[in-house]
Amino acid sequence: MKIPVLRNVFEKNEYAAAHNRTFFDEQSVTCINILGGAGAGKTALLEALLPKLQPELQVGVLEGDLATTKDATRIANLGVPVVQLLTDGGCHLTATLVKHGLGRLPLSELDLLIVENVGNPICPANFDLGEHLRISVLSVAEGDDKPAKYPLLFKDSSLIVISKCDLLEHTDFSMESAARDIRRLAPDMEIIETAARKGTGIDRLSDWVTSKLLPRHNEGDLAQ
Ligand SMILES: Nc1nc2c(ncn2[C@@H]2O[C@H](COP(=O)(O)OP(=O)(O)OP(=O)(O)O)[C@@H](O)[C@H]2O)c(=O)[nH]1
Ligand SMILES: [Mg+2]
Repeated sequence: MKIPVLRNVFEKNEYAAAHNRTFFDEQSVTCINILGGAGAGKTALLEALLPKLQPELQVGVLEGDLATTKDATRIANLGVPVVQLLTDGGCHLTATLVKHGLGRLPLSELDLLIVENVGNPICPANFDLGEHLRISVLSVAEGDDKPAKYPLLFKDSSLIVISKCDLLEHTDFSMESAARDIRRLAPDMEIIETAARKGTGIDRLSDWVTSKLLPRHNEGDLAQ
């Protein structure tokens, strides 16, 4: 008797993620996955960051969304190659969907691929896309209790961006409390405070990104 065997979705995702990572390594493309709750300011951050990176780097973007091309349109307006990945209601991107998107980008010409995940503080954190780095975005409008309440989002990130700091005075967000809870999860975590609409913190973020690029890029174009 043939017994049906079902593999869980994580295992299948891990295969696709490993494939993506190998592909990125072969192409020397650094991949960053940007995560955060709905409206945390992920696209606004990209709108501020991409013009800083673009003079020296070729950047492509994969935009995750449930139903619209609104974010991809914002990125396309910057002249950056972008593909919209629609999950049709799914609450996170999968490595397989990212793999499909890669075929629509001029990957051999890119130094950096940025993936904006679906706005959600829970599900995307569970799905490796094959990225090298994760940036988690927390806006001050969401509250300083979120690192403690949504630990997965913050624990495995490479960097935390605290966004919309221009709104700080209108909220009860405590930077000290948020940072304390983040460092309980990840003692050495770097935190960058930004206000994308004003450009605050974007140079520091840009420096962080360029410092993390795969070796070829650090030793080559950027060093000149
Ligand atoms: N005041 C202020 N508003 C901001 C800032 N960054 C983003 N916003 C606003 O916050 C709202 C959401 O910003 P988005 O960049 O679309 O957020 P997002 O995380 O990409 O949203 P989803 O992709 O839908 O999850 C928009 O109205 C932005 O104008 C900021 O630094 N300061
Ligand atoms: Mg967005």
